[in-house]
Amino acid sequence: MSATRVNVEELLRNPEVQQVTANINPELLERRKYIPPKCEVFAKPYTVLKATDAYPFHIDREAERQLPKIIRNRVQVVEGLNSPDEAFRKQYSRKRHVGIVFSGGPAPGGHNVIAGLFDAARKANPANRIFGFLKGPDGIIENEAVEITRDMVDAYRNLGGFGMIKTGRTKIDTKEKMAFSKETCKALKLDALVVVGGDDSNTNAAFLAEELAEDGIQVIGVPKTIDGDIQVRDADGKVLCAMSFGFHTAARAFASEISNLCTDSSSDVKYWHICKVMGRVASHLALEVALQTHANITLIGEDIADYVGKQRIERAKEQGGVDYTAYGMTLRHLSRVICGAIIRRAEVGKNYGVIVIPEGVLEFVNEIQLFIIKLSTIIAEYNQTHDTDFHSAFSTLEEKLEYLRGLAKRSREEGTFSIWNTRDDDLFSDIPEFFQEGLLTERDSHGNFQFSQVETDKVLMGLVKDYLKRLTEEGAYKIGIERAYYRKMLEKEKLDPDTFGPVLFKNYDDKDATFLLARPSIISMKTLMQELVKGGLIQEGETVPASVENIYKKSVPKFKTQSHFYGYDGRGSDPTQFDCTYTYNLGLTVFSLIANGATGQMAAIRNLEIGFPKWEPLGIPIAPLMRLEERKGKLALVLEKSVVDVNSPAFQVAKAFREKWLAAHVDSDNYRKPGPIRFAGETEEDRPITLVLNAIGIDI
Ligand code: FBP
Repeated sequence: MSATRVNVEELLRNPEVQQVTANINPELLERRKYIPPKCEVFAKPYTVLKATDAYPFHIDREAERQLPKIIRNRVQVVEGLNSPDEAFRKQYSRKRHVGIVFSGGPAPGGHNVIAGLFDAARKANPANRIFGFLKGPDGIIENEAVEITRDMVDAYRNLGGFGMIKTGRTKIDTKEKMAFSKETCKALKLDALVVVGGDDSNTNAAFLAEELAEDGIQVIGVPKTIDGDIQVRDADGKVLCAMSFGFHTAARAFASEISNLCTDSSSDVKYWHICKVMGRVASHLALEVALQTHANITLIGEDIADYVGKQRIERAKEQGGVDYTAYGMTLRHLSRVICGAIIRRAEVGKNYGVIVIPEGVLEFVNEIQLFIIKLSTIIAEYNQTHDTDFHSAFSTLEEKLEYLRGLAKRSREEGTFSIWNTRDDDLFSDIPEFFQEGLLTERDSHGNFQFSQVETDKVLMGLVKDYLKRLTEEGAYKIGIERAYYRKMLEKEKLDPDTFGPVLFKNYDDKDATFLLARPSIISMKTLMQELVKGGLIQEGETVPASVENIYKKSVPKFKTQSHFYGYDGRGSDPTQFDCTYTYNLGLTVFSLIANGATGQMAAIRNLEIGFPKWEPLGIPIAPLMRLEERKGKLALVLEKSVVDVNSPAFQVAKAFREKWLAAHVDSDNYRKPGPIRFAGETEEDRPITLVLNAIGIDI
């Protein structure tokens, strides 16, 4: 067959070719032109802030000391205003310069915060100017900014990523950086600075607000992070911010992919898919993925930490002592729990499935938590007392280990208290090299342990594989054989299933058992033969009947895994309708806070968990949310992270369904297919399932 030569130049001029290869596609156009609905208060020409005492906070002494100017801030509710007096109108609409920065990892919806702020600012005064700092806080420190134009905003409406101005993880944590930032704000004649970020970035926002107050520059934070760990309640437990933005999109994106794996896995029936999902500490994303997909096993770090070994406690009590190790799970225990679930599915013929592992799960495992704290302190101390930093001074793993060994030796010889002793060193040398390396990786600029750099799943699954191997050798891990299939196969070879059954299977006489389990003693062809000889079914030296051999082979488990990491992909997704609307309204809220003179506040929307019509924009004071936490080996004031509440309805529901979703029974699996994120159409859910469940029974 002769192919006609393609004229590429002509082909590229073809309008259809141009259309299908353009960067712009119909979905993009649809997203750009979509206008998210606004909360009712924003329908009015002006907004005003009503400070309220309805939401009390427990104030940390240290926060009071370090943030005196903003610590007494109260929650401010945004209200609509039709016809204010002239003084208010003038103040609200005066010309302003506002700077905005993205800080930390990207989260879907960030561009709509800018769009909301831009639209509100221009509506109040068309001369208002918005500046975007480039590549995160570095842009503030180095005065790298662009003026945001309508064209820029329109090009990024409802789109994911932080591409318009990019992001970075620098922390403004020294006097010099603070001074440079101040200089930049003054140079741009900023009236206000908006920090869109996670817990650390909002912490930064609070310190900036305190510092810039004397110059009359307002600072407003925005709760961003796919991890979902910025959730705010007051001292009485009333929810002020149910979820940071970006969480819903990332969770939906992960869930869509993971549910596809559930489909593939239950079709191909040969793999366990190990899905690590982002969430540096809290397991909110994993919990939402569980609720969205009904994957067979989902680990929740907070649940693991909450584990109490009742038997150990009782045993210790009988001996008149207390077993402190009974609280929380060890890595080994956790791997045993996973093995137990895998074995139970195998027994009903399901040697496949999907496991969801939060990337931060190890932080909730006793011994690992200790290692992280100790090593972070050692690295921080080294950096404080030497000219070179720890990672430059010891570039290879061996050098780092040698340094640790030195610390252990010193503590042994000098007999003084040391953070790293011989026992630590021994325990540490027991863990695989790649994990040692992971635990010793560089901390981020906020001093956080970088879980995304550690192969959490590999650590855990390494232990699972080792233990399953042992259980296979002990004959405890078997694939169940369907009784009807067994009978059919033997009868085909004219053998009596009832004669061979009791010799081959441990549960043959249990007539209710649909799946038959090979006797633990049968772990090889040799042992199979021995059992058949012992049972008088074949003579020594005789071959095993083909159907029996076939059945035996089918009962031998092969634990085959495929590993996946869901993080950056979901983080880069285009936002769901929920996140589009949420972030656009956050942008509008930011402007209301600025126009009404607020500072040290975080823009938020109350009642997210109830549904759009009830959303209520407000400003939450950041300083009263700060607590002392260990960072870089020292106690530092930071915004408290919100982890999964094991008593919350969302977790309790997932826990109640754990057995159902494991589906270690003869019936089919219980997977749920959330499908991909749909922007158009009516079928897309309006909020995360976690929020729906947690809202049940809430009195608003
Ligand atoms: P933020 O808290 O800054 O939003 O980032 C969260 C996150 O996406 C985590 O889930 C993940 O562990 C981490 O960022 C990855 O960081 P990096 O982008 O530096 O690899």
